[in-house]
Amino acid sequence: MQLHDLENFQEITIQCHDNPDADALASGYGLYLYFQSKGIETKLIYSGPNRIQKANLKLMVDHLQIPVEYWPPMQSMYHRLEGLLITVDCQYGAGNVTRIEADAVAIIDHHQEEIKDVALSRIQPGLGSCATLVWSMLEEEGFEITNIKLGTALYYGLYTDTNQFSEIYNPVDMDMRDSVIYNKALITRFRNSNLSLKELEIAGIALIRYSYNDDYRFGVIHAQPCDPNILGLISDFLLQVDEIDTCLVYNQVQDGYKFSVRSCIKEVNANELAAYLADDIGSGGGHIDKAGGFISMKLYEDNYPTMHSEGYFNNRMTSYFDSHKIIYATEQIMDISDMKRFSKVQSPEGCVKLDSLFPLGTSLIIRTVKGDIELDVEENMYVTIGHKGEISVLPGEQFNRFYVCTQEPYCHEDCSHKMEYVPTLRNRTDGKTLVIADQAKVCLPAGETKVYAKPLEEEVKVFTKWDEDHYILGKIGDYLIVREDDMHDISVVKREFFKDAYIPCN
Ligand SMILES: [Mn+2]
Repeated sequence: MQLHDLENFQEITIQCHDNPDADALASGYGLYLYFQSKGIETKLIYSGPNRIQKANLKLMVDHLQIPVEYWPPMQSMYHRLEGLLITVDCQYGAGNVTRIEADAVAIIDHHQEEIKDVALSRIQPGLGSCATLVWSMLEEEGFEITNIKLGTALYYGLYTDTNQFSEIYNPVDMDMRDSVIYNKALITRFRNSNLSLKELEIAGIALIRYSYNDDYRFGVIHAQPCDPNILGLISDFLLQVDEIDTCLVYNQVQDGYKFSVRSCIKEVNANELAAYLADDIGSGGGHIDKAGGFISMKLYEDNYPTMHSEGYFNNRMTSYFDSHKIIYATEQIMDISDMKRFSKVQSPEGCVKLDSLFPLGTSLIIRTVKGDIELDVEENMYVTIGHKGEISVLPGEQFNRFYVCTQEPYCHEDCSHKMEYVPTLRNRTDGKTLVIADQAKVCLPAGETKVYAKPLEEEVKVFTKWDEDHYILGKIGDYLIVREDDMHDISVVKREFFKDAYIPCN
């Protein structure tokens, strides 16, 4: 669904969830300004038992002139709206939004899909905020955001929904963060009125009620209902404790559980842990050290009807540690008795030699669908583009061992249409962005590579000999591979890439 699909209605009412947060208000505001610019009679409302009370939200509504109206539940219950009702940052019929009858209904949301019978729906659960979804829908319509009040609202919506950007992972979120115009002074002001004295107390109480697992050195805290940003605050604090290597802080919100995770050890990437915690019943992600997520109450109750949240989170944390075997390739003596021999298919890939495009030391961000890779350009550093558009960064030594770079330009049409997000290269110094494939040359495999490989029966984390600080995660069904000519060159290839890239030797 796109916004122009909704322009035939003469009246449109946009409804935020009850107890609206900054993201709901910002998203509603964006839609409001859009439909108003089309000459449609537009209203922005919220309902539920409570009016907006939080200081930062009151400031936001006042300073950004968000024309939001409060409808007490009685008014919502006995009213039937003419035209279209759009629920924003929530789904019509779900528990966190007061139901209002209307001629037609639409949904624009970034939570896990819960309501499936509304045809006019745009639900993108991978996005960090609904503000990002609205921003990209406005972009689709060519609606340029010149109104700095709207820009500030959208920016702040994303900021608060991703724990001050620390738990952001979708590249589209990052694109909005980096490009939208906003008023810095106002953001600072909102940020500094984020907590109430009551919430300060909640944070204090949460800290003395931790649980600790001394086998795996993690802490878990179940905080009382409070602003989700406090979870980030508590977890940042908790991680500073000497005995704690990873931690999880969560609380219940209207429609589920919000959580933050932190890690300070190389064996656990917070973003992966967050995704693991929310697997199948929500979504999670972020950075290597800080991440977060959301679990839908409905899906939680369907899957774990009798389980307390403490039990769920503690079990899930433990099973995360139990279920991963760690391989340090430089130390590992690999047992190849149950592995088969394969040779790597000799087909061309794309490559970019970074130091031929940028001066040494240039700080870059490679933005991919799997998140940002930040690096400083080093001598002979390469980025390669695989057959399915997968991006790897290789030091020269490793690259030269596997590939020969030709001068032929790389043609990326074949793979880019299959990509959800076309990877870009952003120079942090001048802010300029390039599409990686446009800069790439064709590279060919250097000689024949033979490997031993086997499908994984348990998850592994491999610290390769090329990068001892970051692991590659192998899931069940992916392939563990060892180079025949170097038994310490151990790696993992995703199941979907393996079949095309390797053929069995006789
Ligand atoms: Mn939201």
